Amino acid sequence: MCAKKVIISCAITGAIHTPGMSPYLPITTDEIAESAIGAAHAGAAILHLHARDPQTGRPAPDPGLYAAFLPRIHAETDAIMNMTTGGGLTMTLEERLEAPLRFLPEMCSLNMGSMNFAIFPLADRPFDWKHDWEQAYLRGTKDHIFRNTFGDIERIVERLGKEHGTRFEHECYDVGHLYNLANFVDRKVIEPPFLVQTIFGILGGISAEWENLAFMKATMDRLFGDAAEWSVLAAGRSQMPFATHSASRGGHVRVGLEDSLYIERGKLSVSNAEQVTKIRTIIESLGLDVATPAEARVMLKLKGRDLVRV
Ligand code: KMH
Ligand code: ZN
Repeated sequence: MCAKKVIISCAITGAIHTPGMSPYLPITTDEIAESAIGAAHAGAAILHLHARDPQTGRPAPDPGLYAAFLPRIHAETDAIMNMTTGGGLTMTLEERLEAPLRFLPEMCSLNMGSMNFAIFPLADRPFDWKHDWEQAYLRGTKDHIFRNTFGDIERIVERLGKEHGTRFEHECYDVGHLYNLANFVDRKVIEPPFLVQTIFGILGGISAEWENLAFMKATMDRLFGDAAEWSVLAAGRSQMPFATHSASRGGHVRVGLEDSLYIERGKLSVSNAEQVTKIRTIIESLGLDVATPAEARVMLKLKGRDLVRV
């Protein structure tokens, strides 16, 4: 039997890292477009996208910012555009949904539970801070709840999924989030096939330890069997080892500067394409094939790029 092809997702800029942490973090709409296009050309089938204020680099929900890079990515690549609905840590749900509801992408992220999404320890590291907001934003997460109630999740599925055919990257940061997802699946609010992004190493969620990876995978298999497509994202230094493990066990992978700023220990990654190329080389050296966007669309039963409103 042929092994299943591995879908590479690349998360281009996110809302965790700030401009002072790396000069290579894409900030402006041109930088985000170029970095995403580079990642797609290197082998990423799915591009997970956030926007930032071009002047300050602060995560921003404005549809106008997305309008400055989505059409370019759409024109220059065949990649699947996956817009965040998690947004940034200070945004309301309505702000988080504004841009996805305007562009109706093939995929959106969907965070499967409320949590303490804690990135405050980063504020005390000796980065070369560029803007006043950076350390305050990070420190603010000590008292912030990343809100994703059952009602919120249902509203996102209703407004994007049921009404417009968007499918989701179900982000599960802990084992309870898998059970939350199972509740939606049992009620047929969410239907297979669905991409489950198991996430490791965010403070507030499950940590990046091998036992946890095995436990999350075993729980997923029990709850969903073949209905789910399993993918792995680990923050920081576990990014590549965890992605490698996922690929070797029949899973998919997510890399990108949203999740880790490094390409190897102590060395900043210069681009998203560099991380995609690294994991692609590893996947191919394991004797596995990387899925094209067209193959990923079939695996995930996506509505197709022609129905994206760019
Ligand atoms: N940076 C990831 C751990 C989202 O965009 O919805 C969280 C994330 C959330 O990707
Ligand atoms: Zn994200």
